[in-house]
Amino acid sequence: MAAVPVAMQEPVCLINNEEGGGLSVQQEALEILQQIQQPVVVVTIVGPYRSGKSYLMNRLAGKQTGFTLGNTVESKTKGIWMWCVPHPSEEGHTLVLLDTEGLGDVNKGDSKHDTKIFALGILLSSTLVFNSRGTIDNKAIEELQYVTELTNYIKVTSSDEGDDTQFVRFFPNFIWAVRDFSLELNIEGQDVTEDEYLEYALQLKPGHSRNVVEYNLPRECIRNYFPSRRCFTFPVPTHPDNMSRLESLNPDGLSREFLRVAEHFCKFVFMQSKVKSLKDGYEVNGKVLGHLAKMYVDTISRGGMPCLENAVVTISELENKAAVEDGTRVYQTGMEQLKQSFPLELMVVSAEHQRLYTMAIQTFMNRCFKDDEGKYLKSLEKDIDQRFDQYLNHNEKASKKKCQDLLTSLSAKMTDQLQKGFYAKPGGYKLFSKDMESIVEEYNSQTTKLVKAEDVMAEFLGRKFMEAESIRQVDTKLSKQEKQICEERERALLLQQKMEAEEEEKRMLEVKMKAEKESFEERMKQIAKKSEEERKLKEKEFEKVLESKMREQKEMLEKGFDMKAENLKQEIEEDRRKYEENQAVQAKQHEQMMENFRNEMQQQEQRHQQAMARMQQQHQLTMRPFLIFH
Ligand SMILES: Nc1nc2c(ncn2[C@@H]2O[C@H](COP(=O)(O)OP(=O)(O)OP(=O)(O)O)[C@@H](O)[C@H]2O)c(=O)[nH]1
Ligand SMILES: [Mg+2]
Repeated sequence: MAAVPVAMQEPVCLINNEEGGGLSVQQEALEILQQIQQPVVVVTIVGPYRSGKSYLMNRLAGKQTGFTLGNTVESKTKGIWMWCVPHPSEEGHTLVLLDTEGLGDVNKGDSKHDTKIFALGILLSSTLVFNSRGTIDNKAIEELQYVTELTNYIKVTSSDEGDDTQFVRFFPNFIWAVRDFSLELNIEGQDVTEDEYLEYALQLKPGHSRNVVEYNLPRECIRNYFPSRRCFTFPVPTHPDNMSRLESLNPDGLSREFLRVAEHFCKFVFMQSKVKSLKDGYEVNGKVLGHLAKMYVDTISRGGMPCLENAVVTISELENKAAVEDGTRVYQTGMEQLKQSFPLELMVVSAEHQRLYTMAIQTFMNRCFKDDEGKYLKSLEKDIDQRFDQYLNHNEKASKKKCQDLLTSLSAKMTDQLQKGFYAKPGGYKLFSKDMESIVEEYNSQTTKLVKAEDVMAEFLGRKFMEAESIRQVDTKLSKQEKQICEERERALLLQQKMEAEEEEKRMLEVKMKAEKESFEERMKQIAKKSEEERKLKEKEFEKVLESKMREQKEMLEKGFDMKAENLKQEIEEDRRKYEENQAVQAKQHEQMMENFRNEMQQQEQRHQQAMARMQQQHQLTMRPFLIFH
């Protein structure tokens, strides 16, 4: 299906706050996501209420208005709102902007609700923007306390509640947007970059007192979960008097420095944000994002914890089913077109089948993921095989009909003459034989390469054999001996024709066997390619995690946090062990799948050989009278 970009004029609510504190995914938004076949880059903004989040998201959308801003002290955005726009710099991609409800509104009085919104923001995005006002001081970091509670809201595998060591594999890139920043970027007399400023704010304190542990905890979470972090400091956008009508200000009314930072920020987000991906690097499109949103929100609403690996399994099942349908569609559309021209030469049907088969498998492979045992691939192949048989059948029928119609028309005159007793006279047999010869000759010239042509002719000759017999009997011009010779010749001809029909049957089976062999080779090639791609993605993901943990470990060592460094070292070793174990399991699974496919192919070949042997036997039986006769 063509990946058409979806252009939304304005944002819609994706996740709504229900009365009673629940959350629900909105159907309208899901329907929009359903239509997005393109890979999605998802940017979510989270942060304290009334901090200018919606305004910044509108800038990312390249629009003056869109997400609604609040101009009173009350928090404005509720739940999570979504705006899908064509990606400004990545062709064929859709940018999904998610604007979330402000955190920390005292009137709401439900910090659990805030954590849920925060967790959903993380779960759904590939880039997370944390937006706050002023400076990155301890208060600002405390406003990010939600990170410390994520282990109560997200788990990686179904068994590891509370384990956050693998979050880094799934979490988005992190950007801290500091609004109304008015300080000099200077630490201890040294000019620093915005990123250095953020790193400075995230430094840990030595010691084990309760205060220190509390101070360090959110910082450690941010450091560990978000190894890719950036910071942007925005000055006040305009004069305080204009602030309430910020939306309607044109660039002249905005501070030049604000415009410069905003532009730099947008460019960075567009250039650096990745496509939203799931475990092992599987890229998500709009449709899958919709499934994810629904799944996560339903789980959170039920009071459960979304499990990232389970989500991958569920999504892979949905996607693999859809991939089978896509593949089948490609095959069927092509074959239906070909069917319009039936009857066709067998080689033509087979070649087109082969071409469409390859396309269907490719289509499937592009979409499927984690079809580790080849279950869905097999079901696609079975489906295509059945369809191929049906199309061959249709072609045979059409061909047979064409041959029969042709014979009926070529022999119409003869039928008429037979009815009128034209051949029932002395010398009639000679006339009949001559007419038969010209019918056969004309038929053969018009049916070369048509499937079942020989079969239809064999049936025809069989019927005419009886008629020839009676014509011979009454033909007084023929001697007894001549009659016998004629009969023998006809019998031989009929046998010859039957043999040709059998040969034709054999040729058809051979073509099918060849098609199956080619399909088998194509399938093995594609599985090997896909498996190598998946292995590389996993390797890349692992290396990224490893690199970030090693970087953190080195820094901990340098700063004298020996215990933390040691813990990280052990984590890294455990990760490596698990990765290698997993790779070994995958390799074994892959080999097993290939072996199964090879066995199936062998069994199929054996079945064909048996069919061939049966045909051979039949052939000998047909030939026996012919041989005795000679
Ligand atoms: N001082 C200041 N005000 C801003 C900035 N950006 C937007 N505003 C104004 O702040 C008010 C709130 O902006 P929003 O974008 O609605 O803030 P929000 O974070 O989405 O608010 P909630 O949805 O309530 O959480 C509006 O009046 C904006 O015009 C900024 O950078 N600095
Ligand atoms: Mg808002």
